[in-house]
Amino acid sequence: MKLPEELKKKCGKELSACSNRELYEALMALVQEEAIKRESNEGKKKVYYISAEFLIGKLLSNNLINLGWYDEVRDTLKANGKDLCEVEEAEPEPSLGNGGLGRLAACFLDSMAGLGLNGAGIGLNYHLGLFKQEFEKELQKETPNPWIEEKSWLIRREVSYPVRFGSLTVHSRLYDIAVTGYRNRTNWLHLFDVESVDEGIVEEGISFDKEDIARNLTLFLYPDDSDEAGRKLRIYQQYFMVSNGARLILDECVKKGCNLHDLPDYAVIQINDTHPSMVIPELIRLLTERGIDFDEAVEIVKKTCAYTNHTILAEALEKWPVSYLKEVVPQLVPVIEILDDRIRRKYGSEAVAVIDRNDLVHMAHMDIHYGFSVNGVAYLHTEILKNTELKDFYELYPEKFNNKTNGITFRRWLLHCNHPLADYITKKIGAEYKRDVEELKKLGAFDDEASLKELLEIKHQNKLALKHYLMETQGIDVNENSIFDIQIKRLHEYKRQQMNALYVIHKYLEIKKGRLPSTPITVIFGAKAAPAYVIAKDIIHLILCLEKLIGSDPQVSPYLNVVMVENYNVTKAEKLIPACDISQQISLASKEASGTGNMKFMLNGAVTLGTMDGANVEIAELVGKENIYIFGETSETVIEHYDKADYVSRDYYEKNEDIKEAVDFIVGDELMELGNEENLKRLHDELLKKDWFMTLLDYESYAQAREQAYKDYEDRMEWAKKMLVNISSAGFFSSDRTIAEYNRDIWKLDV
Ligand code: 26Q
Repeated sequence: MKLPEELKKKCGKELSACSNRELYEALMALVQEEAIKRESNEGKKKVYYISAEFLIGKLLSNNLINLGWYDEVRDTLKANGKDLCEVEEAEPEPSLGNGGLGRLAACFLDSMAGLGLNGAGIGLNYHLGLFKQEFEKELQKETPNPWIEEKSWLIRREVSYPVRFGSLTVHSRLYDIAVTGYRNRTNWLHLFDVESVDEGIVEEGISFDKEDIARNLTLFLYPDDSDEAGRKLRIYQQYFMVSNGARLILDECVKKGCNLHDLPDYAVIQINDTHPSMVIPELIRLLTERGIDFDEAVEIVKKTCAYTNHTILAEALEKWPVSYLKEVVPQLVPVIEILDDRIRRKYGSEAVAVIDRNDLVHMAHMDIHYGFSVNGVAYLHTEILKNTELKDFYELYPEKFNNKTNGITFRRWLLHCNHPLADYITKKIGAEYKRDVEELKKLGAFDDEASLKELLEIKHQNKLALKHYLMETQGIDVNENSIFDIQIKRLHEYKRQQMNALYVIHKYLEIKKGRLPSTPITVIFGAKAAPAYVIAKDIIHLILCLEKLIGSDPQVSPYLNVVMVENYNVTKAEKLIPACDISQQISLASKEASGTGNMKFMLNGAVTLGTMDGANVEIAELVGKENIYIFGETSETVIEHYDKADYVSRDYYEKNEDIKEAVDFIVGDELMELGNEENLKRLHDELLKKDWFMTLLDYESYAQAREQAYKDYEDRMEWAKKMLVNISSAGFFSSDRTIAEYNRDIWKLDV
């Protein structure tokens, strides 16, 4: 195909006369046409990755890369006075996910298609996605984030099912998004919607009538469940997703000649955390409806479903009251009751029951009993599941448990977001690493001074690019010659943005005392807090107050700056990560299942400052202790503190003058003048009286490790070597490797 001519034809005029919007739409249409041509349904068995979230990010450039069109399109546009980067700006980012779990699902779809696996994603088409974050008076404000335009990546299909909720029936509509595999086949992301959804019911901010199900079902991705109506709505969404998904799966299999008794030969369903767990009773129900007896239906489902756990935080393990299910999905309750009854008869133990004494349905328990595989998402996480959190289940079914350390797609997180580095790697070791990430190891040999200087220069250029971006988008000026020290992820106490903020306070006070850093430091945060998560919002308030305080202090701001990026999302991550020097991965050990941002930073030449948690453990092993800054207590010690309930944050506050000074600064005159007493006092209180995630326990070793990193940064050549080791060791974290493992151990599709 002659791309330039096709593009011109699509536009209907000279490219030079087109707006970026017109170019975007024309390219989108061309990509979609090509994607359809590469569609393939080869292979008897198919994997269905079912997930409430797919944080896919913008799609244009990614698709151009995967189709092998990127360079030609960029050059064609350039020859016509157009800039592909500016065309990209015309595309809205869908926010169909909260964070790591949703982004992982998107990386997995990319890898499945790239590896040529027969697979699809199944999820929901949220019209307003996760909220958009704005800052007002140093506080987070939530507004809707509409992303569906007249022309979008969604393809409307003639697939629709009636979905029953007690006396209410809604009709679904399937929309598909093409998932182009890197130089390979096209798979589909199936997103179900309700025909009757109505954006008009949104009132102030993101509030709306939570009971008007027919109109609100696919309006928002629910970021919190702080009230009963919200929690029920989540059940409506979950059931809507799985009921449509299950019917689509059965219909596809039957079409291929499956007689439903042999469903496991045709389909494997990967359940992404417990959000889609109702697919288990729903499939059983549908199979019995189609004439299969109950016992056999259970056996079929057991051989079809596999469950991935993404968290050990108790509050995130979904437990639904039977009374809610009776109201929303009465048809599932008898099925779930039988599933529970069988487990109780077989094991006679409360600990592994599906429905507990308080009439709560433990979704994870159902998944483990009635699926054939249970996996964690990093080595340490899986070990903790086996030995602590899910110990009782591991004893029953050791053969079901397996680890699949997360990964990221290098297409988006290197080739697309960091062209200078990708080109540099190609120059040094050839382009084969784009297919075979193991090749990246070869880059390690290029540790001569000239090569390292090039690497530093690339980082500098990326910092300059970020500087311009922040100026354009937020009117913020950052010093490109400062250390870029970045923490970007959802705001959660266990991720400990508050510990980072305490260090910033400490550094501010040091500078005030005349102890100046050799190189200026820019501390960058990006984080959304769940709308009902009070302390998380207090932490955002603290960070924004610090940004203001320091930014307006001429004595401090030449040496230290804080930047909180507004509305952190995939697009912003793509700009921030390539520019980063120090990657903050500072969760309380045992709490971060894996983390995937840590992998993206590593691949882009940032050095990790982190705890021995999640995949940091594996990063540390790969790069060696010279090339990472590890601090803090181990997961064993932390778990012991929880068991003994012996952690008292005040002890650490009393013992360490720096800690006391930094903590009290939160309610000191400087910040009180800028911020709200209510937010700051509550946060101060929380740290002193609870500190459930043990910030003060780790603070001292954190500050030490951070100082050491800043000191080491001064020796530019030594630092560049650390960058090099990080980049060249990152191959393991390709989601192609992760997906190959899922297929080898769980899905077993032909390749
Ligand atoms: C549950 C009930 C009610 C409302 C919301 C939720 C809910 C929503 C989203 C619970 C959890 C999530 C998201 C979890 C998540 O993103 N987990 C992350 O998954 C990543 C991919 O495996 C890991 O790398 C991260 O460590 C993990 O935190």
